[in-house]
Amino acid sequence: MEHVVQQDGCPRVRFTERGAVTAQHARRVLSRNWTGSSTVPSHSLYPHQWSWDSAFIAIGLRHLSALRAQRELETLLAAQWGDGRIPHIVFNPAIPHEAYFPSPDFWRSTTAGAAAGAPTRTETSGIVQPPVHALAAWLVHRADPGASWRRGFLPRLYPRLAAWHRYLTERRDLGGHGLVSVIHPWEPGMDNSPCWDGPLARITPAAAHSFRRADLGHGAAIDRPTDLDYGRYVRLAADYRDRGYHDHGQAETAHPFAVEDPGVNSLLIASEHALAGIALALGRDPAGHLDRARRLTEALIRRMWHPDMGQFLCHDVRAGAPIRERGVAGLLPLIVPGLPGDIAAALLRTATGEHFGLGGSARLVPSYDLRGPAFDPHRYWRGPAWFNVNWLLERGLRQHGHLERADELRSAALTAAAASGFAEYVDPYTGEARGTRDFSWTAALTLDLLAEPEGGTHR
Ligand code: 9WN
Repeated sequence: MEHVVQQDGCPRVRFTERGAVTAQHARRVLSRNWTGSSTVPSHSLYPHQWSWDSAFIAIGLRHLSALRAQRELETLLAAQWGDGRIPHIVFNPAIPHEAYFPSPDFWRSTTAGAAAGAPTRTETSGIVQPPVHALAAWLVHRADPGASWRRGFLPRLYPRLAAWHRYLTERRDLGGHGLVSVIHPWEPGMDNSPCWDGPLARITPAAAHSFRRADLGHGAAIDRPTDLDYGRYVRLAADYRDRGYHDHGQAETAHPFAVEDPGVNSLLIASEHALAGIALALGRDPAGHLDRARRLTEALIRRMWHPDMGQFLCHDVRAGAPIRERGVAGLLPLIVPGLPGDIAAALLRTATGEHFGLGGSARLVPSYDLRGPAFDPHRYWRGPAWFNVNWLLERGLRQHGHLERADELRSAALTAAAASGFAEYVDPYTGEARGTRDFSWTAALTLDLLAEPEGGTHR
C-alpha cells in the first residue's frame, strides 16, 4: 500500500507502508529541529545553523515542504560574506554562548571578519564547509518548479552560489593546482579523520585551560574528538581569525594546515554541474560552469587519484605529499558526473573490499579504513558510518549504473537510520547508534531515500 505525505501544497510523495512509519518519524524530527527559518542539526549538541547540514536537510525537506526547503538555503545564504564564503555556522542570537563552543565571542566575525565582508548584524564562524549548496538548490527547485519560480528562488540564489564557487576556486587554490584546499579540519566536515593526523601534528595546540568544550556535556567522550584535537582546532581557528580571515591565495600562505580533500573537491564539481543546470533554467549560458567542472575533474584525477590504492587520497599541501590514509572522502568522487568508468569501477572494488566492507563485513560504509591503524568504530570520523556520506555514495553508485549496489546500500541506510533513532553516526559493523539522536540530516536523507523508486536511476 502507498501513503502520501503532503504539506504546504508540496509535491505528493508516495511511500510504502513500512516507509510511511519511518517517514513520519523523520518528519517529526525535522519539525522539532526547525527554528522558524532554518533547522538545527541537533538542539543539544549543535544548536545553530550549519552550512553543509542545511544543504542535506534541504534535500530531504523538499519532499515535505518546498517552502521550508527553500528557506533553509535562503537563511544560510543571507549570512554569506562579501568575499563569497558561506560560513560553516550561522549563530542563533537566542542561544546562550555556553551552549556551543566555539561561540560567537570566539569567532568575532562582525569585527575580525569585517575586511573580508562578514555580515554586520549576524554572527557567524569564519571557516567554511563542503559546497553541497548548489546541488541542494537544484534538487529543491526540481522538486517543485512552480513553487520555486513563484518565489524567484533560483534568480535570487544563483549569483550567491556563483560567488561562493568563485571564492573557493580563486581564494582557496592554495596548492596552485586548480583544486580547493581546506585550512581547518572542520572545513571538510570530517573533523577528526585520521587523514588530518599528520598535518595536525605540526600544529601547537592551544593551552587546555584557554577554552571550555561544550560538546562533552551532550555526547560521550569516546564518541567525540580528544582534548588534544580540540586544542589544535582552537589554535588554527584563532590564528585565522587574528589574521582577519584572510586567504592569501597560494601555497606559501600563512596557513599552517592546508589540505586538498577529494570529498570537498568532488562536491564542488557536482555542485558546479548543478549550477550549469540552474544557469540553463535561467536562460544563461552554462558553458563557464561546465568548463570549470571539467577542469576541476581533470585536476582531481591528476593530483589525487592513486591507482595503486584504488581510491583518491588527500594531499598535504604544506608537506607537498599525498596522505596515505584511506578516508572515505577518497570514494566520494563517485558523485562526480562523467568520472571515467574505469575509475568508478575501481572505486566500487575498493568500497566493496576489505577496507570499506560495502555489501560484506560492514552494514554501512565507514568513515575510515576498517583495516587502518587508527580505526575506531565509535569515535566520530575515525570509523563510524555517517548517513550523509552513505547517501552520497548511494547516489554516486546509482549515477554510475550500479543500481543493485545502490539499492542494497539504500535499504541498509534506511534500516540503520530507523533502528538507531536517526543517530548522528553508527558503528559500521553493528549499526549501533553513536553520537546524538534525532539528527537532522539523518532524518532528511532518510526521507530522500524513501522517496526514491527502487531500481531508479536518479532522484
Ligand atoms: C564542528 C554539525 C556539524 C557537522 C560536521 C560534524 C560536526 C562540528 C562539531 O557537527 O562538526 O563543525 O562541533 O564537532 O563533524 O560534519 O556539520 O552537524
